[in-house]
Amino acid sequence: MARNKIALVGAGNIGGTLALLAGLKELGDIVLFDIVDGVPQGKGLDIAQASPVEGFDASVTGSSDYSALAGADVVIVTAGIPRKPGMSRDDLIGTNTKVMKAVGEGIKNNCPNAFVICITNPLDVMVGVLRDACGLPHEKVVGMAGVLDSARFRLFLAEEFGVSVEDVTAFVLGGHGDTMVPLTRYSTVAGIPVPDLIAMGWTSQEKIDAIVQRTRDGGAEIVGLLKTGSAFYAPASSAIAMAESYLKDKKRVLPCAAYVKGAYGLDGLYVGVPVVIGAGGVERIVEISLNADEKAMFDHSVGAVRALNEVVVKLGL
Ligand code: TXD
Repeated sequence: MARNKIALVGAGNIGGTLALLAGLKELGDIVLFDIVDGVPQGKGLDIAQASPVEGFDASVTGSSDYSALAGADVVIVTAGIPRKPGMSRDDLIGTNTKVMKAVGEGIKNNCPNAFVICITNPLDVMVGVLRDACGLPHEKVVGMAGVLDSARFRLFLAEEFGVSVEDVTAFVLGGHGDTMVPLTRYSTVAGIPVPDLIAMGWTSQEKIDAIVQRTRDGGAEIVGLLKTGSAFYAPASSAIAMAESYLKDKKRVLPCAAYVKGAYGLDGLYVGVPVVIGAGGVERIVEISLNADEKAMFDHSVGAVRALNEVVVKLGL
């Protein structure tokens, strides 16, 4: 059986890390694409030269020609500009919308059967622009944000509780940004919900509230430290987990920016919800029950995503 093919559109900080992770996990052949000629080729060759040391067999190449995407099974899109200190994710809309339209054309013309994972910010809007530009079925186009946000939440909870990150599960809903909804009620240590852990004296509500806020600010905290760009290791790991669930039909339940129509009372919008990712792409939307406070936060987050979508419409992009 021929190897899978993974195309990485954008060969910058996240793109290069995606390529290395896909190689280390031997997920298939890898092609990096970027408009800066030389960067995808250079990073591809460098990662290929790591393969004898790491022991993975894969073709790892780079190109600035969209034909290199031909037949890709998975496309992970990071093309665009990242935030700089003082910039909000929303400031990226104008530039990155135009980029998504170009990338969408490239996917439509070269790999219309791929599973597409969008990372470019502002993610909740860009994934919809990309889906419309490439014209693939909604279940084959998804945004990566919730896996990263829940990873941040899980790390902070594990540190607070002094337990392995492997035994902490966490839920986030809604947009990738200040309006994200980390759900403590559905977050657990080995199945013990966080509210029970508070009652057991493992932590306090104040500490959990601070962890929730730090999760919301997770991206800005790293942008403020790096000053020259945004996070890229955890974002790359998060997108690879989604790609692997598709390629191996793992049916993982992961928080992703998915197209929701009907569930959560939504009429057709990309927003962060728990989904099942398997060989069919987004195979199921998991509609969990929300209490009044959680519903209010989710609705606020949906409102923020709708407002961003309106900006794209107003800009006539
Ligand atoms: O959770 C999330 N979704 C976020 C997403 C987490 C972290 C970063 N987030 C966003 O991902 C970030 O705000 C950016 O919009 C993307 C990519 O972040 P990265 O750190 O990888 O940015 P780089 O290093 O600037 O890489 C972007 C590459 C760069 O090499 C450009 O030359 C290329 O994109 N680029 C293009 N490639 C193809 N086609 C076009 N038009 C294009 N324009 C720029």
